Amino acid sequence: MNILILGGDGYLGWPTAMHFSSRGHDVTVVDNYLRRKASESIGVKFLYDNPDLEERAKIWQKVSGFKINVVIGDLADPTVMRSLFDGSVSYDWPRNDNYSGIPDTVIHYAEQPSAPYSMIDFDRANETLKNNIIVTNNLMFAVRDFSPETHIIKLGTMGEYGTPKIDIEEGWIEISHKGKKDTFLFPRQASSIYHTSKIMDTDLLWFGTRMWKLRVTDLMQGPVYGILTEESQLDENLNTHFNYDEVFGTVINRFLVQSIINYPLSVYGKGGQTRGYLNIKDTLQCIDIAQQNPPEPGKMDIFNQIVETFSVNDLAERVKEAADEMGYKVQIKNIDNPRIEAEDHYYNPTYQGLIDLGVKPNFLSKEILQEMIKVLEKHKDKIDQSIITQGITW
Ligand code: USQ
Repeated sequence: MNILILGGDGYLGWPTAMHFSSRGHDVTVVDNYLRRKASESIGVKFLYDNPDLEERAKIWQKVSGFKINVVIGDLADPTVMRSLFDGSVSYDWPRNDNYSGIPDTVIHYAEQPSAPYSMIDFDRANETLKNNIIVTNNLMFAVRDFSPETHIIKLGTMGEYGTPKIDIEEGWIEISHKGKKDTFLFPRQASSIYHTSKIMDTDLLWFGTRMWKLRVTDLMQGPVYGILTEESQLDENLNTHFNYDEVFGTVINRFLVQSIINYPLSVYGKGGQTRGYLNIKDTLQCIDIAQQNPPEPGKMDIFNQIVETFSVNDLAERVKEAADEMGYKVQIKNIDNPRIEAEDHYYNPTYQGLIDLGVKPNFLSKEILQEMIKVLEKHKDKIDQSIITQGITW
């Protein structure tokens, strides 16, 4: 299969590229380093340096024997997006290679991914909305115009649903009203500009599905944790980005870093905020299964991509238990919640679809947390305490 990965430099993009490449697919990654530049602009950094895409593709070829094509470009520019589907693209690496053909699947990660970043100020909010919505719109039109058969897999987020007082279905809900029934997108109510941009993406692609019979899978993912994947173990330089700052670090990754530097685990507010979580290895399984099961033209499949739910308090307790057993003395601290979000709420999402298709979850265990701690310990000297808290409030 010919697989195009938009946002191939990201936390999930690069591991996804290696995953498909190692299984013999023809993979192209595209990125404009938006996340690296955004991090630099606010003074936060990855835990360890990550080579750029060209460098990583070279290392990957050396250790695996497989080639990943690299395009450096801004997908918010329609000419860049369209070149990936009309054959006019030129690869930045390997140079002079011919267009590898119309993608069978395009995986869309090319978004500003951070809720706190989108809430820094109106400028960052604009940047998030512009990038995320324009890239999605450019993709939709490029597929419509040049390759309507291409399967679009878009990374959505569980945060689109918010925390309603009813059970969360997988994307859709049947509503009875005045004696009649119809099925609609499950109600969305975001709690950041980033999450709002994701709702708008979903709506755009649902529009394209209805109008032009596109084939779309929308994966509503919860916060992801983890570092290593099967392929990254071939060479340390193939590891994905790892953030532990307030802006780009997700909660479990942050707690693990905090636990090994004697920094009290930063539980926001009462800590009752419950979300669905998954290991980065399960993201890869889910994407793989989605790629193998494209919907019929004119259908949008939506799956809730999580494997278990935890409150922030549960997570803090689990990280503490795992780290204490390794000799640390972890403290947990409730701090004023910088976000506007429910801290004690009902949460009951359905997440059976991907499991029915064959995903075998890697549940969060003490062993998995301890394995991550061991990897982080190797980089302990690079942890910069000063970037953990950034003081961004809603
Ligand atoms: N939290 C803490 N302490 C911290 C960091 C976070 O208590 O130090 C809490 C937050 O208040 C929130 C929960 O932990 O209630 C999760 O926060 P997070 O920063 O791990 O995740 P979030 O901002 O929701 O965003 C992340 C990704 C985003 C993805 C989303 C999935 O950055 O790209 O879409 O997870 S979801 O949360 O389901 O919307």
